[in-house]
Amino acid sequence: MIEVTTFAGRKVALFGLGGSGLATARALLAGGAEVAAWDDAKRSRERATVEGIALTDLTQADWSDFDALVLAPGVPLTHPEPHWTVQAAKDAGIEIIGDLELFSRERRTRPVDCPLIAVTGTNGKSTTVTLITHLLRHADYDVQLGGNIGTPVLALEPLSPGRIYVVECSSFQIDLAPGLAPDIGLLMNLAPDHLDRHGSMDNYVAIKTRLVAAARAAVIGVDDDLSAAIADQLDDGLGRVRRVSAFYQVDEGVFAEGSALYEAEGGKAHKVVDLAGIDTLRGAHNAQNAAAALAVLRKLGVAEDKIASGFASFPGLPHRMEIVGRRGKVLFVNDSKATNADAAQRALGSFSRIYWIVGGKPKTDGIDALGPWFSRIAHAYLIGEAADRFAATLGDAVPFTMSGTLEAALAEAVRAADADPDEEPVVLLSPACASYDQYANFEQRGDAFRAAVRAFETVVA
Ligand code: UMA
Repeated sequence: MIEVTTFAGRKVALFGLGGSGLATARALLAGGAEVAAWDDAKRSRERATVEGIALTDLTQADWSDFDALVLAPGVPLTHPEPHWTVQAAKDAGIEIIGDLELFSRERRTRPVDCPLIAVTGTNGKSTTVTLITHLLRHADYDVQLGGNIGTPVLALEPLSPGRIYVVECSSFQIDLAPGLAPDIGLLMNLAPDHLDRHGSMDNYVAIKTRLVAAARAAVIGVDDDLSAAIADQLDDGLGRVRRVSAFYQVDEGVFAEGSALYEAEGGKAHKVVDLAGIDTLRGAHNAQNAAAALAVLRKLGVAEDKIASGFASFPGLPHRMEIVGRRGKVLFVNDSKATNADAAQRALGSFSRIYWIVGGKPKTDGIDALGPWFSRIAHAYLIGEAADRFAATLGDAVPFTMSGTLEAALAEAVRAADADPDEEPVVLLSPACASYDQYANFEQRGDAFRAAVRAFETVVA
């Protein structure tokens, strides 16, 4: 745990007692703050009590007693409308911050050198922070990984000299961290997301921009126009901005050409690594993730050969294009995390002969946008509530079977893929749907797929 000493002896209102709220409560208490903790949900309040966090009913509190409101990232700050605690804090004239801000302030108060690599963007954040962490550990660095990826930042190991913090930052967290100033800020890409919480695309972009604008060194993916414009805007010509592209050559930074990654300096490029044959880094989106990770590690001064050997041993992330087995030439891929069409498109774009298990609880935009990838699908197996609707979308373009359940779909897909003369047919679970109609969450759905695949005597990948 990272003790928060910057509120020692002061009184703080803490709202939202999920994973990050509980970690924040412990960190504030350990650092000597007085914490008034509350949550709208009875269940969360009960859990906090079980965990030894004393409650204060903030609906009845005198807010002039508090020095700050520390808000969990999932609680609306501005849109669709400010949460009632936000209004109370504003009326009392106290600051509203989150756990990332407390972490940033704590770093500033300690005379130890703990580099912070903060990563944001719409897609690919989790893979990239995991990859950066893997590469750094492979190069024998002491690394902590946390933030939006799951482990609350204040639950990480204490600040100590040389320890590097790799932190995935959501727009919600950046919005609550006005003092965030990472040593290296990485902005992966930008596409519309969470607009219900930020009111407009302009607001969302402005929040994400803050992370790189305040960074000592900024690494920016330039494959979308918005991010490319931010790179241009921040580039002072003095080397603070490094650009990353999966498609185009850049003058200062890292770019991919096919499966090879090149580092460019002053317009001159040299090859650092070839990702061909690394199953966990297939596809153009992974080329962007890998290029971004390479740019960050080079900025930290890690040797090229160390980075190259680290890529080869990257185990990937569970449920994200996770290779869960092989049987003869058939590859089995668990992409259960793909809960919408945009995410499923990444997997469909990464393989050429696909037996596609798809469906679940559909999102409003369905799979209409996936038309350009239909030619890669040998057969689709439809499951869950979405089956009828997706059948209508596939129409005559893709042969399909109404399988109903994941297990039935897998059995049918295995039979067909086994008989396919292709070099590497892929049985892919990439549902493009939420899981809630048949599973508690996407992790449970992916675990069920993995277990069912193993029952087919596949070789564990
Ligand atoms: N709550 C209220 N009133 C509200 C809203 C929430 O009382 O109006 C309470 C809930 O009852 C619950 C608590 O707030 O007790 C939940 O807080 P939270 O939603 O901030 O969730 P945490 O468990 O603290 O998890 C948060 C991040 N969640 C969100 O940003 C929504 C986690 O990211 C993150 O992993 C974790 O901190 C550790 O840093 C999750 C996420 O969905 C994975 N992120 C979004 C995304 O990736 O798209 C941004």
